Amino acid sequence: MAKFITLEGIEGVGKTSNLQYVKTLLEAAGQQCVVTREPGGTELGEALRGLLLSHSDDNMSADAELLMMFAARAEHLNKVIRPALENNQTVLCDRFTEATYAYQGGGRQLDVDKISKLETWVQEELRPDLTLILDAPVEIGRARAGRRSEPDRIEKEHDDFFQRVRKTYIKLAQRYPHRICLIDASVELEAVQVQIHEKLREYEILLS
Ligand code: T5A
Repeated sequence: MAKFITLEGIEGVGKTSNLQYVKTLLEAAGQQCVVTREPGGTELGEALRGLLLSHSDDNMSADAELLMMFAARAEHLNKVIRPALENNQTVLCDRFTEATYAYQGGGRQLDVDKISKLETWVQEELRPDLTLILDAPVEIGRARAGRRSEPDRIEKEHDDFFQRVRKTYIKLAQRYPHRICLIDASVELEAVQVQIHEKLREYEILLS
C-alpha cells in the first residue's frame, strides 16, 4: 500500500543522500515512488522556495516565512502528494511539516499553536506514515553542508538557532514515537543506511 514517508533533520545531515537510498529499497520491493521536497515540489512551491532561501529579503518576518511554507505545502499537497497517494504511489518527501515545527517553532520561536492551526487547515487528517529524523550535532551538519555550497538565508543562522531546531526534532520523535523516529546520522553513510533499513522494517514499510 502507498505510504507517505518524510526525511528530516538539520542542514547537511544527509537527507538528500538517504532519500535516494530509501527509494532504491522501496522500488526493489515493488513500490512505485514519487520523490519530492519542501519547500518546493510544484512550480509555485519552487518559486516560493527561491524567495525563502535567497538573500533577496534577509529581513523577512517570521510570520511571512511561516505562511509561505504553508502556502507552498497547500499547493504541494493538492498537486503532488494527495494525487500520488491516491494513485497508489509512495511519496518520499525531503522535509515536511515537522520542519516547520523545528525551524519556525523551535528556531524562530513562533507560537506552536499557530503552526498547529495551519497544519490542521492545510492537511486536515493527513500526516506522514513515517518520518525519519536524521540526527547529528550541529557542528557535523554544518561542516557537511559547508563543503557543498555557500549558506542560504536560513543556513546563515547562528548555532543557537540550529541547536533549538535539533532539540525540537528530538522532542517530536519523543512525542510521536508511532510515526517519527530518530536515526544517528553522525556516523558514516553506510552505518546510517543500516539504521534506515532497520526502521523501514520495524515500521512495516518494508515487509522483509
Ligand atoms: N525549512 C523547510 C523551514 O524552515 N521550514 C519548513 O517548513 C521547511 C519544509 C530547505 C530549508 O528550508 C527550511 C529548512 C532548510 O533550511 P533544504 O535544501 O531542504 O533547505 O535543506 P538542507 O538541510 O539545506 O539540505 P542539505 O542538502 O544541505 O542537507 P541534506 O540533504 O541533509 O544533506 P546531503 O544529503 O545533501 O549531504 C550533505 C553532504 O554531506 C555528505 C553528502 O555526501 C554531502 O556532501 N554526507 C555525509 N558525509 C559523511 N557521513 C555521512 N553519514 C554523510 N551523509 C551525507
